[in-house]
Amino acid sequence: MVKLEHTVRKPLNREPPLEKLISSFITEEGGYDRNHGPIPYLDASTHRVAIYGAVTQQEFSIGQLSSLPQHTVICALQCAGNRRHTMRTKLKEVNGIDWFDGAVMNCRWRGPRLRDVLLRSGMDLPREKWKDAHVAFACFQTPCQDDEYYGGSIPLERAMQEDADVILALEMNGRPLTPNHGFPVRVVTPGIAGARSVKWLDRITVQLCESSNFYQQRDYKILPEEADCVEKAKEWWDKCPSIVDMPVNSVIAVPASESTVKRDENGVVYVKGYALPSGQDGPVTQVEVSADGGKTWVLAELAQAESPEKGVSLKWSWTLWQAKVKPEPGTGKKFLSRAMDKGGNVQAPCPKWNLRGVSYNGYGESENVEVI
Ligand SMILES: Nc1nc2c(c(=O)[nH]1)N[C@H]1C(S)=C(S)[C@@H](COP(=O)(O)O)O[C@H]1N2
Ligand SMILES: [Mo]
Repeated sequence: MVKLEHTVRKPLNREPPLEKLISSFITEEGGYDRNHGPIPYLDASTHRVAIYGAVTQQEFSIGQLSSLPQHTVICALQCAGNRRHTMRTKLKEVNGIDWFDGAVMNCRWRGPRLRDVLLRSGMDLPREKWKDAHVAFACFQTPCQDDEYYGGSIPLERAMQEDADVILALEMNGRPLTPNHGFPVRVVTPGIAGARSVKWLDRITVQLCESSNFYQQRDYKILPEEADCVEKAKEWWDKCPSIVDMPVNSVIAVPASESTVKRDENGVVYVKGYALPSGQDGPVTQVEVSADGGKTWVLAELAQAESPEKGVSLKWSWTLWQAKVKPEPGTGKKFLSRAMDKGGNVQAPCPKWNLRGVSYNGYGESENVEVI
């Protein structure tokens, strides 16, 4: 029997305080946890990842995965529900965990490329089929809240694209994964919603349709505004695409909403936060901050000019930033942030409401700040 922690009814879901989260470029410890079921404690020496579907069926042990060429990726892993709290308070009530801005972490992941594993498994679907085919990931170790197992899929074309950097991560920040984050192996899908980065991975299938798992078909989709209750959502699930890429985003961590900040001797207040690029369009190239409700904007300084690791791009990673603004003293002040990425995607003031409150990427905002 696999040892389990937490339960289907009460899975572990938590996020760190924002100011702590942005205190380091690499999220070493205390990143967010998002689970739809219990956390299994697996034995790396007996664990296998089975490869099914349009391949020569086979299994990989952890030893075999670690003897393939290893690839390092620095990328943000973000829950599609990150910032749901802002959507529900600014727009309208939504269904889902009340995530603030901390359901994201920026880590160094290492393991074989999914592409290499598929090629070594004899994946020989002709190229023209790649764009309609999918790679499905599954973990059958525990049941989940809404399905018998956890699963998700991504387009096969993305998995096979060498510079899309999809890996089967064995390590996080230079150490084996922890049980919470998927030990002994998880998928890491840079730029794509965290839901597809399946933890405790035990099966990969190359197939001609998306994963049929609940979390691919009945969750993590941006439903239209008219789907405003669970009943109405039912007719939309099959018509709406599953989320793949996450949108460009930024949030303000400091000063926090409802806090008091003191200007320095030059009348300056430092505004800090993180920014995320959209899907494959990273890195973030610009962050602007406004201290007057969006009338004027100043450029923020981006912290990470160079990758901390040679040969590892910053394309998938978050960008920590800091801006100097000179607000008038007073109460009820509002600060805004907006990011742009290399692909030219710019954050809009506010996206449309959706029932599940996913992919919120309105301007970063801190409200009701007292400036003294
Ligand atoms: N097996 C399994 N994998 C999973 C999940 C899960 O519940 N079970 N949650 C997914 C979701 S929705 C997210 S956002 C990320 C969270 O990863 P973390 O807990 O390491 O932060 O894992 C994904 N992989
Ligand atoms: Mo998620």
